[in-house]
Amino acid sequence: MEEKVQGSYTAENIQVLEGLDPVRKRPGMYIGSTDERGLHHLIVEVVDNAVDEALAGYCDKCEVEIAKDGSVSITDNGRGIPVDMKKIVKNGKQVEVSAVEVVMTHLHAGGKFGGGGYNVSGGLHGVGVTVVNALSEWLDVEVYRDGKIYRQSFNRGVPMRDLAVVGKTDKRGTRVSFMPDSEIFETVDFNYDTIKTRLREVAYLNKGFTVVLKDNREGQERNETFHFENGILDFVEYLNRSKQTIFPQALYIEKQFTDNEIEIAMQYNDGYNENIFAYANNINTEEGGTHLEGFKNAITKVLNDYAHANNMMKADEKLSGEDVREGLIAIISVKLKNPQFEGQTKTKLGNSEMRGIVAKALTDGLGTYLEENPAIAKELVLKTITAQRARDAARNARELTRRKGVFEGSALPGKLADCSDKNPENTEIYIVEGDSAGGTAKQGRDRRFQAILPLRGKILNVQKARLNRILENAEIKAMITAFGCGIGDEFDESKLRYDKIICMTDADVDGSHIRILLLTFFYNFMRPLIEKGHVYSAMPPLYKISKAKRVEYAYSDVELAKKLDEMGRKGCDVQRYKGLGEMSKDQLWETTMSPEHRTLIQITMEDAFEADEIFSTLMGDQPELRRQFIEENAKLIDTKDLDV
Ligand code: 0RA
Repeated sequence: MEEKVQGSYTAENIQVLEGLDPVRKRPGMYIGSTDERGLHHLIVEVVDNAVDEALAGYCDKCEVEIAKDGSVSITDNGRGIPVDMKKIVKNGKQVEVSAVEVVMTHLHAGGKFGGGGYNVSGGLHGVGVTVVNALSEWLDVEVYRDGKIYRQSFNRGVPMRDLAVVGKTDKRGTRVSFMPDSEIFETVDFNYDTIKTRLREVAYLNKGFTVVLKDNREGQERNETFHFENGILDFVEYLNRSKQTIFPQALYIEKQFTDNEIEIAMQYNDGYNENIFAYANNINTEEGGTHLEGFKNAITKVLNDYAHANNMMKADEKLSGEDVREGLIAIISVKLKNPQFEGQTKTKLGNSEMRGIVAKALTDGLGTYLEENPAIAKELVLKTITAQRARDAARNARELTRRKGVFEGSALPGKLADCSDKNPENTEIYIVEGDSAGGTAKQGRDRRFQAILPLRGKILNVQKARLNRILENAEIKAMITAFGCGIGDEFDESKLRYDKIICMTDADVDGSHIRILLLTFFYNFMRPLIEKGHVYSAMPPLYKISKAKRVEYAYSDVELAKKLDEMGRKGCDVQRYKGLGEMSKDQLWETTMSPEHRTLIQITMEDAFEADEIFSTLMGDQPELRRQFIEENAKLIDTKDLDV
């Protein structure tokens, strides 16, 4: 890549604001949480610094390595953290310390010195690598700069000694290695797939940037490289890989302005779902915002204008936003200087100028495309007109069902064992597989706040059935009435009767299968439930280990081995649970339902999208892909769903 002259940065630019104590006292404020999500956020914070270097034009590669001992190293070929000396006040005395030390030990010193470029680091939670240092049992930083290797080590944020030159190098960049602090985090076990998903996303969002992921842990050795020459265009094609698409190639629009950069990639498929992912400075703006609004407004207008101009629709007819987005997969990625993040989870872009800029970029780009490709344009408009008719029909069907009173609040399903507390903020509902497990759950639960809804066997695969049949299905009807919040256009979160919807299925193949059927249903009919984080999966144990009076549970084979070692294998009795129905009510409570002991996994949009995708691929008409998918997902699929 092109070498640029070093910027005019010196340590003076760094603004020293405060120490690290607050971070260790209230980690949640800085990284969101101290669970698995927070843990993985540590890696993101460091990688974001490398991405900043890339956006500034100084870096094209970043390598993430999980070491044998479970620590993580992140190496980039950016400018390297500055090493010059800086006067600061430490313990009341004025002293000189290196800029590296200041960056590592002072919040908001991460080099956001104004002037030029966009920053992604410190984006979501606003803090960066300092926080990683504060929350690590140990952290080592190496800087490769001016022909030298510099090194400094920290324990729980405290420097062990000053920055020192430890060798020569012709490399450039930074290497940060750290061991997350087990005093802070609920778990310090990094998950390869979680990291991989995020790093792949980073590579898609920054075309040409290379990200390497290596796992060196014993028995888990793996190694992958992500690099996408076409960035989000490749991303859209990846998301559509299993679908029948409408454009021969995804449409890519790029616009550079002085202070902003807009990229859009979009592609229609013959499905019914809309999937638009919007990013601002590489942050997934799950709550949307002005960039997404600009995109949606513009696409509706462009297609309506085209349909009218070409006499495909009467002057008084109009396509709705939903109609024009049916089957659309799009990525919007904007980069801007001073992003304002709003909303409950600070993932809604607030900068109002973005609305117009994105709309303009799309209107020009898509407008030109339609003019140049009249055959595709006609096909697309016909598709949206069909979508509009289908939506009308579906609305009528729903209206009919509602008039018949199927979903009236008064008629709660007979199988539901409701809880006594009627305040939805306090309550949760367990969706349980089968009457037997349902019975145990009903006995074991805390009836004040836990409701139980047993489902008989497998629920209907909603990807395969027409709306009428879906609404007639007893299991689905029971869920709709129990939740109380309606479906589709009429979904109303304020009517939701429970705060948590917990899928409690067996820890086996059938259980996984039922869970993805449930997710597919929620994703298609009650998507805000997932977006707002109401859906969870409960994790029942796989094994019970008893030795004399001691009883332990293991949730995986790895954990079983660990527990057996811990307890001494001799004299241990191991029972494998075949299903929840085999547990006593007390065991079920202790392991899976009691808020004190259970592990709940919050279902994300990505989880649900994946579940949905499994079925849509199976339903599609690309035999080769289908074969591949069945192989990859053999554990999750019941051939009964295929109807082939
Ligand atoms: C402060 C200032 C500059 C870069 C960085 C920090 C920096 C931090 C990290 C953390 C991981 N990799 C990193 N790379 C760079 C700007 C440097 C300059 O202006 O010369």
